[in-house]
Amino acid sequence: MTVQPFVSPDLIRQRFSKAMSDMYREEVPLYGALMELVEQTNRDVLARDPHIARQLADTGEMQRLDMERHGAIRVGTATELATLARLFQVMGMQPVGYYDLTPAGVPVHSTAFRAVHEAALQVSPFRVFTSLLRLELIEDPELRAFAQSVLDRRSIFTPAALRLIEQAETAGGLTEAEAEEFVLQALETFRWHHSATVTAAQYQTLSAQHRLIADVVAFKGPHINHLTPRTLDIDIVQAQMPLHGITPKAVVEGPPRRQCPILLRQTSFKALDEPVAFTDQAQTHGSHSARFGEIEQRGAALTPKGRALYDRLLNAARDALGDFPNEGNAARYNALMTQHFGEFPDNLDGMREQELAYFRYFATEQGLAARPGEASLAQLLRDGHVKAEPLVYEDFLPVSAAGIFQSNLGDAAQAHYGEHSNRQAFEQALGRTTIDELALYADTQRRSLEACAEALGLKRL
Ligand code: OOG
Ligand code: NI
Repeated sequence: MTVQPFVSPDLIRQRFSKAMSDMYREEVPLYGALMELVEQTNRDVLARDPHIARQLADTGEMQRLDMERHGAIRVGTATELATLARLFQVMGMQPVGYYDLTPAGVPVHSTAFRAVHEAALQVSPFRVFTSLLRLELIEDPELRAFAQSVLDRRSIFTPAALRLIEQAETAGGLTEAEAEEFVLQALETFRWHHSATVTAAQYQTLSAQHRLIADVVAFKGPHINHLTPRTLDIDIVQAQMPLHGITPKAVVEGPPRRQCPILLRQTSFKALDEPVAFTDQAQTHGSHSARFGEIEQRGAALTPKGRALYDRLLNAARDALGDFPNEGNAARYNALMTQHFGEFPDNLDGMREQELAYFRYFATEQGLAARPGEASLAQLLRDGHVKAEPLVYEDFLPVSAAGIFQSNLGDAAQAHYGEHSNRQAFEQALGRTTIDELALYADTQRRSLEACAEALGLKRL
């Protein structure tokens, strides 16, 4: 008997990401339109700007650009979250970061499941922003108990998916045939269901408490609520969306437009109204808006110092605005953001010298030929023996995420919660700790310096 080799988790993730995109394109036609707009914009940017094209080719991001996307889901119980963590683990995805959305009036806390090593990210950078509903924030004890009982009755994984997760855990991986089946079975958890698990009246009660609570509790599973392609120029896409029959939210979340993009810029369009059949209705009489579209542009990952500067400037601009960004104040918000971010160096040398961003270092052809001998990194960079490119930000931003949630739940969905961040409770539900994203960037930067030193025959850099 021949032993079947295991399929690498990275390849399973790559296939799953593709399968998810195909499913979503079929279910939400606007997603297809958005994908085309993003692909066209990316082609135009690359043709217009050979510098960006070269930079993406050097970092390997060019290869992953077309398959790059993130999705988002919301779950209701600790068991669901912990099982998801195991499902994602089969695809080499780990929980990175902790995001508390309660200050923004959204009763969830979240993490992002993603690959953590630069080599794995290169095969597939697929990420899933995953939120856990905080039922304890429902004040009415009767409603809370009802929501809990509905959630306790559902099973969001197929029996085959559960079996394959266990198989991967005990055997240490999945064979080709198992991996193929796993992708199909895992997809079922993220599918949209037209039939709800509650009556129309129960849905109304949950929704009146918070739209998001109804979205999590009233359905059979954590339908994927958006899938986001990566664009090289989000302002072009934002401006073009209305021409394609898509209405974007009022402002782009994240940093303002810059020469050297940092972190993450995002925009989205409103959730679609979808027909729903409640349990007391034979046919689809109700409706629910859950699924929306989003676009992102990714830039440099920031160091703790860079991130502190980003947070300070963002807060200052928002304080000066004195309100949530909306249709009416969008122009002023953009102007304030540009004004405040004038303080953030907008060139790679400045960002590197002030240690605001993480970089990946490469030995250049010239360096490899010259074999420069022991020298400082700064000297090697000055002499052109080593080149630095910023590390792309692989994560999310809590203020931006809150803006995306809100624009899609409707602004009426803002609530005030006295209780805040509870990372410990989240990790207890998850069954493990979340990974510190900053440590991951620091590791990647360090590995690139080690590889660079070795290539140049230096002891260390
Ligand atoms: C997630 C919203 C946050 C992002 O990209 O920051 C988000 C959700 O609505 O479930 O998708
Ligand atoms: Ni998103």
